[in-house]
Amino acid sequence: MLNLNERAQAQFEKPISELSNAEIYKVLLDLVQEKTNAMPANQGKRKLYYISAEFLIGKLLSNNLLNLGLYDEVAAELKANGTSLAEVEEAEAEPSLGNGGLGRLAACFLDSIATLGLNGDGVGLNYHFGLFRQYFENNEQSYEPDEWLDHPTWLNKSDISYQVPFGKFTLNSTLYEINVPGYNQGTINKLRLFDLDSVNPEIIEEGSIDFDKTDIKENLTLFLYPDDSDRNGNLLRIYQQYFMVSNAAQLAIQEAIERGSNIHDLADYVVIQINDTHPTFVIPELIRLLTTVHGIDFDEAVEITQNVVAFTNHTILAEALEKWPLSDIHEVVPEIAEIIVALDERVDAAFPGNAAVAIIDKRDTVHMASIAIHYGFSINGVAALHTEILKNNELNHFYEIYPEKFSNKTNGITFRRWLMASNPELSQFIDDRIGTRWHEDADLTDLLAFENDEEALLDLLRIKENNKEALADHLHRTRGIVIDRHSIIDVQIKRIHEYKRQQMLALYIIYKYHQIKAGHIPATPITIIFGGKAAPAYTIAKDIIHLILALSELIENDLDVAPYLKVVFVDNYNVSEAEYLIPAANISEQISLASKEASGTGNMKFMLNGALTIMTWDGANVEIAEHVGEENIYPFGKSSEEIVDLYANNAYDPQYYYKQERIKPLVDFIISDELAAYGIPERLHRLYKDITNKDYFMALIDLEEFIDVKEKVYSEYEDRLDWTRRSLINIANAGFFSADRTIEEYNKDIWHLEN
Ligand code: B1H
Repeated sequence: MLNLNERAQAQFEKPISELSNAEIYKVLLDLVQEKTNAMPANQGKRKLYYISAEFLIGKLLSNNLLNLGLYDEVAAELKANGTSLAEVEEAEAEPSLGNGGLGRLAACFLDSIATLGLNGDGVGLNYHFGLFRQYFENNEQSYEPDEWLDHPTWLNKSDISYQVPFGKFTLNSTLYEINVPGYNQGTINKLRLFDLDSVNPEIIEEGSIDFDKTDIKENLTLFLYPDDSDRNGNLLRIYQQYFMVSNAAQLAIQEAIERGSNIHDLADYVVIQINDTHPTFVIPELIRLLTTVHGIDFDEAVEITQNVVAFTNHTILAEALEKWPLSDIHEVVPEIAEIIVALDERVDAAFPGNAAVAIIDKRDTVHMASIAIHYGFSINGVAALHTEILKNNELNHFYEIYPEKFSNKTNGITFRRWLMASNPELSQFIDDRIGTRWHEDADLTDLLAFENDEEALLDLLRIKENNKEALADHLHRTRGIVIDRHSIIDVQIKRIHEYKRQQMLALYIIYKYHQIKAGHIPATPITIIFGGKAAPAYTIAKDIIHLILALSELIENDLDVAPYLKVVFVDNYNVSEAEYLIPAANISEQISLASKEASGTGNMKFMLNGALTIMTWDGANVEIAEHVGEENIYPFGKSSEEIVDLYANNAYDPQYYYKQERIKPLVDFIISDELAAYGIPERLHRLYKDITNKDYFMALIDLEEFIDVKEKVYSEYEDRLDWTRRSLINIANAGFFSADRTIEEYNKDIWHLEN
């Protein structure tokens, strides 16, 4: 017995039944913190430091209770007192420490690393406002700081602090820690977030996300990905990155010494995985610390570092492959700039004339990925197709010289959060049918025995209906949005980006709107739901949001169409919203331009929760199709080879597609008078011009096929039992996409930690 009532009495002098959600949350938070603070740390000799600019950890209460084995007991005690975990969790604020798939991947990995009993911590920054909070006004995206730290959090303040020597001043850090208990695992790992005591949240301009970018002591950890469209923004990002990695490197070295390292053997004690290029400065920083603080000579310091650092690439988009002017790095930390110059000279000597693998280019710009590949021992892509593109195209020059460094690690998701905690009914359904072994090994294939079991299928159908009802209630309660709980729930949730092609789904909505107007009424009403944020400086992405919001309003106000088609844009999409949307979805939209989405992880979450996927041949979609079989998924569109060729030959012409009879009216509708009634002409015209003249991510090239496949999907939904049968097959084949499998691969091939 946990005796929650006794705890409630002690803390608030009232029983649970008289406490607010926020008070009950505090009781449970303290209970979990007591338990996890008392658990021993993992004692493994070799330790992983997973450094990442983002950790999109989501709310932690349910997940921690689940991993600690307390979930059922707490749920029962709350129920006996007239409430539930879902209600109590409404009082928990979601930490704003990430922005998208890269950050959520890091969070899933922490859960799996702890669950597998591996000694590994996350290291990042404690952003006070994290990523902005999104809201909509006049059908446009607006911004608010996310004040997540104003609520009770899972952070424990440690007494660990380091000095970070910037060129012009030195700052002292403060380390905050969040306990990471694994599932049924007796030891504890941590997420370690560095901060600065001098940071001043008051410098934010009232109600906006603007602030003075020059006062580093006051602004360093205010925001994740601060606007870098000007030089001060660039410098601030370099300050952040260096602060993060200098702390991480000092921590890793100190802890290695405590575990017995003599520094020469550092690589026996430490492995550092850098999540994308943001933490790449850890390489020159390790070299700096080893040479200046630990008396190691430069050559050996380089060699030690090279045996410690491994790099994950998450994108081939040119604008996301980080490059910094050498002069900017020099301004922030001259010593690091000098080490980078020395590293570049070594590369030059080893590969004379090979400009493609240089660290510093002719314009004195530093290519961060080049540092990571030359001076790390491993580089991996995040899905099979992505890794092939890295090897054969984007990073081919590196692959030619270091083939042994390259490997693939297809992404995964933690089933604890994305099935057991967020879809308890489905989880129970699986337990009842195939037992609980899948909790340990993620193998769900025994479910295939129920493919033709009508009772099981009806049960599965009922669970989906319940989740749709829960979503409808949630949208109504939180936003006043009313959706038809019996409609088809068709979902595209992810960052807003042209390559992800939300604009292609918007063009389909225009098609469907006109079809319904013309009297082709869908057999079942359709609800299309979007969620996602656009980077504040990304104009076209904000125009796409605007188009969708304007369409949504137009349709809402059209009484001929509104009963059959609804478009919802969920504001401030985050992990907590995903936990409602994914279990409720019938259709998962994975429609990026082939070759551009490195992996995707939402695609895996939808599959695991029984949605059917509409997909292009991109990222991990390719592997999902392999696992589930092409009869149980809806592929369409050009292959990545075709797209890579089109780019190479500069051979895509949007005008050709625009002129097609079925396409032109859809694109023209963007600038129609009808839509203008709900829209801002400047935004809609800019988007129209972009799609008709540039369409860099080729929304039009796959549009006709997309329309056909969408019509097919909606009509096949009408056979509910067969649809549910294919939904079951999707769930049954999702095991490969468990993050536990991904982490086992990282450990076997890269980290070599004991467990
Ligand atoms: C991914 C990013 C990213 N790849 C730079 N790259 C950023 C890069 O603001 N920045 O500086 C922000 C984000 N994020 C995503 O990583 C991929 O697009 C997904 O396909 C992939 O599933 C995910 C995890 O590997």
